[in-house]
Amino acid sequence: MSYAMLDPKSLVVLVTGATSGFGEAIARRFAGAGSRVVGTGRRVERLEKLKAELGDALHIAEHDVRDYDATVKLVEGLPEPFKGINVVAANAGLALGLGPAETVDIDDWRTMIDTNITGFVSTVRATLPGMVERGQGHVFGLGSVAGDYPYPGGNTYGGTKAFVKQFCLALRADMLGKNVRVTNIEPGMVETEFSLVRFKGDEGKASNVYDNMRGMSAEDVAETIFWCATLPAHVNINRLQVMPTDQAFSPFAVHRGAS
Ligand code: NDP
Ligand code: 8X3
Repeated sequence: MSYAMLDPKSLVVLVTGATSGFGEAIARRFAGAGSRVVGTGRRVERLEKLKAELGDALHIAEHDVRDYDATVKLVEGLPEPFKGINVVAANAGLALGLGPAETVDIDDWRTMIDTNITGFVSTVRATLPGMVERGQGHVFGLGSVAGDYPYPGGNTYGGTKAFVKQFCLALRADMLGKNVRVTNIEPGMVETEFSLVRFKGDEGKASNVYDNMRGMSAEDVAETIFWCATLPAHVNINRLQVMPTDQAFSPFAVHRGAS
């Protein structure tokens, strides 16, 4: 058994949602270490900018994770140096709104479910056969502390992340003996465009989330994933919860309106 860390140059990484935040940082981290990276997302001009920065290490594709057929086509049609994906960072996702369940826009719930659940499992399903066949792979789910701990307004977003967690654990069971690792990364507050998207472009509300505290950066998350992916092949991190030092837990809320 080899106890050596994996050589990042041997890794071919698919990262969904590479146009912003974690995905962009993951692409940079792996490409900078010599991996080949396939970066996808809907905002093609951002992908092109990243391509101009990372050059031959990066292959880009405009892609919506909600479209399973397009995902299969993308994986099957990769050019030679990017075939043989052995790390999948199924990262694309979003939160929309933070309102009480009885007032939210049902389309926001649908979009989160379509992206964070359907898009996530589609990415995994399209990439697993190749990894199983080659006998090497690593799937990363981007869960969240919101999938572990409920908070007001977290409703559907937290539900989608709880799904990601449980799916990853069950996938571990399916991958036993196939040399495909599965890790659910569960971050707390990270300063990306996440809150800007959640609050639909309201910059004031988004920046308030991180006001006067030190959140994590996308690079912190990318480093965590890079570490998990380069650990010796016989080591599997199942779940990794990571928070800013400035974030912790609070007591249960109690409604004291009883007569
Ligand atoms: P960002 O908003 O900065 O990035 C989200 C990425 O997801 C973008 O690249 C976006 O690309 C992509 N995306 C969204 N919808 C789709 C879609 N339908 N098809 C393809 N790509 C899509 O957020 P983060 O980087 O912070 O979030 C990344 C992941 O991490 C998400 O799953 C999020 O839930 C999770 N997370 C974030 C935390 C945080 O505090 N920031 C904490 C815990 C988890 P484009 O719009 O160009 O398609
Ligand atoms: C994002 C972290 O706490 O805003 O998943 O839900 S949180």
